Amino acid sequence: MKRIVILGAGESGTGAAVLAKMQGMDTFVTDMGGIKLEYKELMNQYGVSWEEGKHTEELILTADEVIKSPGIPDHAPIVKKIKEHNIPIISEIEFAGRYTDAKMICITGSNGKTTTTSLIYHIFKQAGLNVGLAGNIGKSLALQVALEKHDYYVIELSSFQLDNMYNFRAHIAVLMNITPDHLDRYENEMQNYVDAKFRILQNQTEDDAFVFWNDDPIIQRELKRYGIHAKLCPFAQAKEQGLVAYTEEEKVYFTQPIAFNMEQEDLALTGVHNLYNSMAAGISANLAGIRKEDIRNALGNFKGVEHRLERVCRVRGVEYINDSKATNVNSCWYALQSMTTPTVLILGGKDKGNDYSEILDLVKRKCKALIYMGLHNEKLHEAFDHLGLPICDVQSMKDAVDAAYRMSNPGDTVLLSPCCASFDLFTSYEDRGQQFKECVKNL
Ligand code: UMA
Ligand code: ADP
Repeated sequence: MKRIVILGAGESGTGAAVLAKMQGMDTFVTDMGGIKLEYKELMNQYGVSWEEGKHTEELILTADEVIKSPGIPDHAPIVKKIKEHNIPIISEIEFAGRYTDAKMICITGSNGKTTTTSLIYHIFKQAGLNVGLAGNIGKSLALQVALEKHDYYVIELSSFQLDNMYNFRAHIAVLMNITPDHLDRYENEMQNYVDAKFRILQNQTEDDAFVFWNDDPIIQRELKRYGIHAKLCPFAQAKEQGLVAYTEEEKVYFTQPIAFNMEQEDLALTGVHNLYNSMAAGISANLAGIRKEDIRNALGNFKGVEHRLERVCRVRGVEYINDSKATNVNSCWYALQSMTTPTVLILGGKDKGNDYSEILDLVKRKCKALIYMGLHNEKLHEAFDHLGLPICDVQSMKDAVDAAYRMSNPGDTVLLSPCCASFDLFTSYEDRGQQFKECVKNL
């Protein structure tokens, strides 16, 4: 009997364990930390053996194959040991891919993955297709392959998941953009991270499609290096030869396989970055054969994803927007770019080596006041104080929202788009966004 050992008992690992067990394999799950109760219960229900608080080598190094959770880095001692014993290591997505013949729509990129994945899922679902939502968005693919039967899966893929994928085939691969991220996992070598992203294309055939943002310089450079078999489906804002989606005179055009267009103002999501996300989603749906009326409707009535340029409410004529997921400077750049009224920007948190010069010009043009929210705001003072805007230092969300209330006037926008991770004052970006919404609603 094939022995499968799974490293990590989170969403990814426990899903893989259930699938392995249901395929009749000798399955063992090992987690260095504590395992959440819900995952223990799931494994017990399916008779999976597991351990927590340790990695017992004798139980691990007897594996025929190891499935590694994406959060575990290659330099973890147990991973090194497994490699020394020449035991193949794969990702949960690679494993799940072996047991389904559903059509796979896979989305990766540095920014915009979750929004685009959710949008594609929304279009497919609304069109009545039997579709599952999976991957980095927080839902195990393996568990769904084990317990549900879908004809399509829309899968958000992180570079960590792509790292251990070898034979998996994406029927539609979507690459939104590539900017530096997670470099600590890639020996601080940008090329290693870029190569991980391009793994989304491996095993594609001429029957498949590669959807990508045509204006991304890194994608353009890499296209020349890779022998790509799939049909190329580039999109960009300005019309150009060969684009499969573009805008012209306030309309978004989709050219293939079915040509159609829609008013840009009918798109539910606003901002240039969301235009790209809508284009990528529209192209994917068009390729899957969804009717143009259904695509138009769904792109128009999508409710958005929480914490991504999420409209909270209007208080005393001021619009409050929660973009707590903007955890890097590039995503704040897109948020600011989409602001149409004078903006009070709340930013700050745990700095990841940020270079704020990227947003300096936009802050100058769009912002009327800045609120620095973090335990260490020195770098923000250095970057922006010289602009002469009203500034306020705070160390809690309540103080940030109170300050924003005081500093704004009817017709303004208050935008939480922090450029930083949340871990100095909050438990997660979700916690930060929730606190923002609560404080705003209590104004
Ligand atoms: N662990 C070990 N040994 C080690 C190190 C860790 O056993 O040496 C254990 C930990 O104790 C923990 C488990 O491994 O219990 C961690 O696994 P995990 O971090 O991979 O967590 P999962 O719950 O399986 O979630 C993973 C993704 N997590 C990461 O990539 C860090 C989730 O993405 C994803 O939603 C889920 O699989 C389902 O596909 C999260 C994420 O933060 C949201 N992604 C990053 C991002 O979006 O930036 C890439
Ligand atoms: P990811 O899943 O890749 O982190 P999200 O869809 O969660 O991406 O969006 C995270 C943040 O990135 C958003 O708050 C938004 O400010 C920004 N963003 C969204 N889409 C794009 C895009 N296509 N290009 C650049 N930035 C984007």
